[in-house]
Amino acid sequence: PQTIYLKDYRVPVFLVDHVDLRFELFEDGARVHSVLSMRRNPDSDSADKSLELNGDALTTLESLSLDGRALAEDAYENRVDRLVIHDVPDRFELGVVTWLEPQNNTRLEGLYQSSGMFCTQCEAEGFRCITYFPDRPDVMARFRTRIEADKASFPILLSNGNDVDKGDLENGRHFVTWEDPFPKPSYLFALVAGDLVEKRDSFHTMSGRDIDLRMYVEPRNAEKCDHAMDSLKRSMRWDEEVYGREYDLDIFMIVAVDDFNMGAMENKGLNIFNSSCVLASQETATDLAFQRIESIVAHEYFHNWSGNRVTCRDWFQLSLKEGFTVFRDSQFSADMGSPTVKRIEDATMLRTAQFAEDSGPMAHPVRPESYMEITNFYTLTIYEKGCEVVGMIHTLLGPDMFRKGSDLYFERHDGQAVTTDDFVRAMEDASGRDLSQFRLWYEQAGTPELTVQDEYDQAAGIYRLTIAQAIPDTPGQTNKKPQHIPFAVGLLGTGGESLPLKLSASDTDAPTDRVLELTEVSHTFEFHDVPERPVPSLLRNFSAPVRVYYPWTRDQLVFLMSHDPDGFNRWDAGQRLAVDVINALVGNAGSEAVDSGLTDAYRGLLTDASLDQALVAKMLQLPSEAYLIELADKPNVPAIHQARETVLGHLATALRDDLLACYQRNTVEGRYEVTPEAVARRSLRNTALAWLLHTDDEEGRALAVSQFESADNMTDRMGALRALVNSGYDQERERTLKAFYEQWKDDPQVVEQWFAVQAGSSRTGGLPAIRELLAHPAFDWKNPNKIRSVVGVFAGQNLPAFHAEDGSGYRFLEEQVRRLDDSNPQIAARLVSPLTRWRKFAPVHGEQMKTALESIRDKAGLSRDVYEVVHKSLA
Ligand code: BAL
Ligand code: ZN
Repeated sequence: PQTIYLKDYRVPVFLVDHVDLRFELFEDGARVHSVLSMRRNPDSDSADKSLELNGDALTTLESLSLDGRALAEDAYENRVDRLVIHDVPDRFELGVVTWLEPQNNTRLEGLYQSSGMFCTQCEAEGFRCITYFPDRPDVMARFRTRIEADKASFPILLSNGNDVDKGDLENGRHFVTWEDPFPKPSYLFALVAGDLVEKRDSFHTMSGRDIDLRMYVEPRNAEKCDHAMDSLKRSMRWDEEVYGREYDLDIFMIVAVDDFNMGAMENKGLNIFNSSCVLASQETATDLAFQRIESIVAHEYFHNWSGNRVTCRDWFQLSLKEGFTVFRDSQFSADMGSPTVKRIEDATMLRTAQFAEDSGPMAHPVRPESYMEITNFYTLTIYEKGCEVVGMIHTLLGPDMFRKGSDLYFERHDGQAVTTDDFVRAMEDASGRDLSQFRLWYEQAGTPELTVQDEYDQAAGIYRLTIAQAIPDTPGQTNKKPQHIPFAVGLLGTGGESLPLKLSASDTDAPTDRVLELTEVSHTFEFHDVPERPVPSLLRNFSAPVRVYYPWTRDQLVFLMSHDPDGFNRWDAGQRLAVDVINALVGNAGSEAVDSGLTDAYRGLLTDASLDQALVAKMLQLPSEAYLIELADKPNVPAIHQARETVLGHLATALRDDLLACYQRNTVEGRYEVTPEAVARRSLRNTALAWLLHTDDEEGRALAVSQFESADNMTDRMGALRALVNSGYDQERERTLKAFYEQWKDDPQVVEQWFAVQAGSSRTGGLPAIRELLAHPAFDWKNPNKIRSVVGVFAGQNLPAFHAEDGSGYRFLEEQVRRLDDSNPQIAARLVSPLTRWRKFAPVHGEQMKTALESIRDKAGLSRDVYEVVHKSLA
């Protein structure tokens, strides 16, 4: 496959002003008539007279005409993925007719069928699977779309914009015509046709317009729309209040689809969602799912400005819309719930998974320089690190200047396809700050490592912090330049008080919280009038996506856990302490007692009801195995698993009575609500239950069974089920799993959770059990959610089984990737990911992982998606 480089970017030679589409949808296929009004781009210096359009093997070209006249066969070349039309005039209308078979489209790109309904996914390059088109985001056109289908089977026909015409046709068919007044790139095109129920609401905008809000779902999901609709209205209000952005069309539509590669898609005016990311009821969705849905609904809605009104010039700029929009949805979620908890969740994901990506063979900058298959670049680096980069600009500029910058960005670039550099420039122009060095965050891959040293000069009352930064080499990049890093700090005195941070002796009125700006390889900061050696609180609120090394003692960590006014760092101190205690036991199980400092600290968390319970609920989560593995060099996975289990077992035994008390205290009657307080209560209760069952506590068992049977919501039912599945109570496990399935077997979203709880369990998720799940009648190889909930969860969460000594876990993944490569390459390429880190693991494991990758590499007809990941990993 060909590699595409940013440096080769050229403006399009031809532009499309208008696209007229007519879809004829039938049982055995779809015919697409397209008329493109095109003209030569005045900004292009190309003298080439031929027009090149993108296409795909999924389309069959039926006919081609130019200005109404059929094109002779020698007037063009059809190279399947490209159509070259020779000698076109400067302005013309091109007619293209294609035939598709959506019912056989298992790639789920372009037009396909899911549970009988027709739907589309065009980002990044799916529109070319529908018709031949200059399928690149800097070609923006106005679309008019007429959809024709059987009226009884497909009463609902949707596309972007406003419905401008509809009527009946012969043979029981009907049509609806949609017109989108906003020019858009083809990746934002969408079509849906199905037998769906409609839920309606409305939103009154800040300028006084009433927007018609509509959700379309299959009839069985009619009762699962309220949460998404409420989330949408909150998002619309929030974007007006915080960013001054108002919705622009008269209608906003959301559709839920069961078979979907991504979480959701921000098509203009017609967002399409993976069912699991939009449908919720208290009986079927956990608190986590409620929160995820709120943030994804917001994310897709926010794209209307950050992505649709202002879009990307090319796919190297993907983070322009994704990083910024993730930042916006993170701010929104923080405002809707607990900002500290949201920060902890974001940092956990970043440190566990993005840091791993950034130190592996697929590491790439936030603005990549090359790719083979763009769908492989919808990564944690583009999304989450991209969000952090925008967040650092927010920190450096402050909220007011940042808002000025975003206003300028939207105003300056409305209706344009632009670059990350344009975004940074708007921030610079609005604030007067120079962000030239900061731009390196977009250009250099790899996670900066900050090594912090300190010294205290008692006589002078001066405390010095020296911070050195280094950025590891990544594929294709060495000798990196130092980056501009906002590093938030505080200093605590021995009584736990926050010390003023005086950067000079004459600094009066010094704050107790500062953002230090690191720009050099090494920086020393002097703090004056420091009366005693302080305990440093570093990288407060995770002010930059970096690793920090500082030799805190365990006593200092315990101290920070209870005294740091920065909630994030309180949590982080607990994590560091737990990591230290677990790591001391790795390969050493049973020979060393678990530090009583950790037990005491956790007891304090469990018993002190005056603490922020949402934060406590997070602090009681031990670092995950995935995070411990990420931190380790040549990790021994079974030993890490064992050490973590030992610590958990120790804590559960030592704190049994406190856990029971915590469980009881957090068992309260009342209506189910997804407030931070209620979520924290359920989280604490279910953590206590899980810990109790970890030691096969009889009382815990009885509580879990009773909670499973009486729960009125999925969080508590799943909490009890998970605790039982991971316990030694075989009978209860079997009984509850069976009962759960019987109750929910008709609800695919719940069945996905049932698969996942088993596939992720180190107690039940051995390979024979995983194979049984794959053979289960509810498993479906065509449904990405099912594949993720079994294969993805096994390889990503059931780490002792995936890293089994005999290499069987790796061979299993290899087998599934090879199988999926033919039907859904996008999903196959995502699933390969755990194998790509083979160099990180000890020789035997690493070699076995490499062998699995080589076997995938050697598969005949390997997709471009999987080819890129495998070849880069083996390089
Ligand atoms: N644009 C793809 C899905 C999302 O990030 O919203
Ligand atoms: Zn997005």
